Amino acid sequence: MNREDFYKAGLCLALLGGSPWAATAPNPLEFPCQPVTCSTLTPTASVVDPKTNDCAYRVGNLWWVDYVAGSLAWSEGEGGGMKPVTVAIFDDGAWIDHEDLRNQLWTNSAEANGKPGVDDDGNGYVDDLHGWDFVDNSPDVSPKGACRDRFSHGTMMASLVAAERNNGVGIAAPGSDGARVMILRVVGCDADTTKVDPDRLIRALEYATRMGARILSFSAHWSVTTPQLDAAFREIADRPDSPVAAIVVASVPNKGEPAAGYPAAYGFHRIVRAIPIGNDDEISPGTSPAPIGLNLGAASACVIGAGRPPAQYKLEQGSSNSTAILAGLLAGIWSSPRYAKFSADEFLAGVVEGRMSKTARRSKPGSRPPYMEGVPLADACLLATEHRTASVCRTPEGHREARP
Ligand SMILES: [Ca+2]
Ligand SMILES: [Ca+2]
Ligand SMILES: [Ca+2]
Repeated sequence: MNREDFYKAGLCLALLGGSPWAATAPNPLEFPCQPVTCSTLTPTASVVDPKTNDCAYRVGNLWWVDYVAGSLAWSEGEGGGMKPVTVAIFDDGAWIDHEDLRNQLWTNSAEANGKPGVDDDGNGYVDDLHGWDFVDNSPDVSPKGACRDRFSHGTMMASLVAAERNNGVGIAAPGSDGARVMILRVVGCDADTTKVDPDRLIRALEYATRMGARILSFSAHWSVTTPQLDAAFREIADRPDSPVAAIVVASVPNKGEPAAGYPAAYGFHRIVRAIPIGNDDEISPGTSPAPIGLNLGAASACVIGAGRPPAQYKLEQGSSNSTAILAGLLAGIWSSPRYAKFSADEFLAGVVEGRMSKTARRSKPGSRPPYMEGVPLADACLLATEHRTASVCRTPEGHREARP
């Protein structure tokens, strides 16, 4: 977090009047239904969208959904034919009973229709219904230990990918309609579990791809790797015709780290890096250098997401948010009838890379290379609207405008 972000986040919380924790319903005056003003990009008027009743969206707090034209990912699927993309969340677990997550989970149908205590699909994991806890080797993916009493990072990330839309509460996300989240607990909050363990991560990668995840979201980064972990990522993110090919969405940190860390530091062609953009449209000044490649800007600051069950939300800032928002956006677009049959490479080459090079919509320049000329923004209007069929797109000035 940079100082400006910190100031704005502090301002936000001050405006909220104390605790960032608050119930969402039924009082419409409570956060997140109460407008916040921490982003200069926050719409000045409530969103008039009769198809979407999530309170934080209606009140204008989901500026980042508009910023990436994330609502386009919803209209792309209108008329049916949407094939939800499974997005694996590699994090510290998640509260899957949260009101905005419980209907948005990837589900292992063999286990859902099977017997408790039995590995019904023979994948080596007993009762793995919505993912797996690779730290404690358990089907219970909820936060554990010290994490239980804290704001849940993994829950926030899952909600930014795919919070349930139009359920009258909480938030919406670009992947609300087109993404289902697989929860993989790979780190914990207690002393011996906070570090990324390469062997644990390899098991989680194998699980995710074998069980059908097509986007792997990493709102975390690490500096040390092993040949085995490198090989696992190479297979998923680089090898042509790999049966486990998937898109890896990788966070690029913004706290002044000298290098981006893994997996963002890999030069593999299926790595898409999320470049954190502040709520003033600028690349976060402390953003680490990243390899040249699929680097897309996404919102990092003044972002509201789910934090605790059953119905609590929080305002956060950081490059983690950018990563989850980008993962949800890519899933939302990829799930549309036009692209659902595309392989990972076809989608990346034809949609992401093919269009981002033509986009005029870029962030303001950053202070460090390779961001001196800004980065293309993760913008669904640009990535998805070859024929400009979007009902909601943005003008360069940032205002909403209807398109035919
Ligand atoms: Ca199983
Ligand atoms: Ca079972
Ligand atoms: Ca919602």
